[in-house]
Amino acid sequence: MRIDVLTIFPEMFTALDASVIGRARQAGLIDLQVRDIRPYSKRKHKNTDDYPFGGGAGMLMMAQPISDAIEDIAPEPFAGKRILLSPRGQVLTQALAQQLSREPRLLLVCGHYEGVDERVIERQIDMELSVGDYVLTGGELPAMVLIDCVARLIGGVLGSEDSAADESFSSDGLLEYPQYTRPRVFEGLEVPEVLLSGDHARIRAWRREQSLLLTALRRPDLLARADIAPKEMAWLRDQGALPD
Ligand code: 4FL
Repeated sequence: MRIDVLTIFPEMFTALDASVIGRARQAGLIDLQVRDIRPYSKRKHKNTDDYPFGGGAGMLMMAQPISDAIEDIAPEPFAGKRILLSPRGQVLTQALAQQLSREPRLLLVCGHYEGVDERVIERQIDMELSVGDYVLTGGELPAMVLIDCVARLIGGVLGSEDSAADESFSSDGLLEYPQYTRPRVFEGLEVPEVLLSGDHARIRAWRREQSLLLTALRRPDLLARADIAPKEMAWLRDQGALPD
């Protein structure tokens, strides 16, 4: 997959040289191209922002530099999605990340100041995407969140050891069960006996129960769309883990 990023702070994206994403880039699984918006500005001092018509606090990102950059890097017809990271966008979920991971290309536009001239969004952006209901200083960290989330779903990026298949928010929509590694006793705390039993059916059942309990207690909002049998719902009720 090719991912282009438009930003006024390209140096922030050096964070993606490290770890799993860095390795995937070196292996040629992700072609990530981070580009500075500023050189596209036709203003004398290469400004990318200006005051909002109608007044108000702060500055807006001007249409011209972003528009010309999009036209240069991702003109129509574009084989993918042109995305503005924005607090007013559709909130990122694992399901949306899965959809986006199947696109051949993504263009990510990072907003700043008090926003982006609406005419760019209208003409050249396919979707606005938020990474959560909070405000940041710019779209760069959200863009990196999206890149990390999407990239690990691309074939070959995660080792077969890891795999994106059985983890929180994946197939069944439940939170992951608690996990333990050596030593068997840490600061007097023992690993649950069942995990040492070697009884794989019992282990699978225990993990399922733990996932169900954890999800019901901490994220009851996830239950509605989770893959849960009627019997399991009844069990959760018996445990007193469901809200009335
Ligand atoms: C973008 C916040 C996406 C959350 C400021 C500029 C933002 C954001 N998701 N805050 N862009």
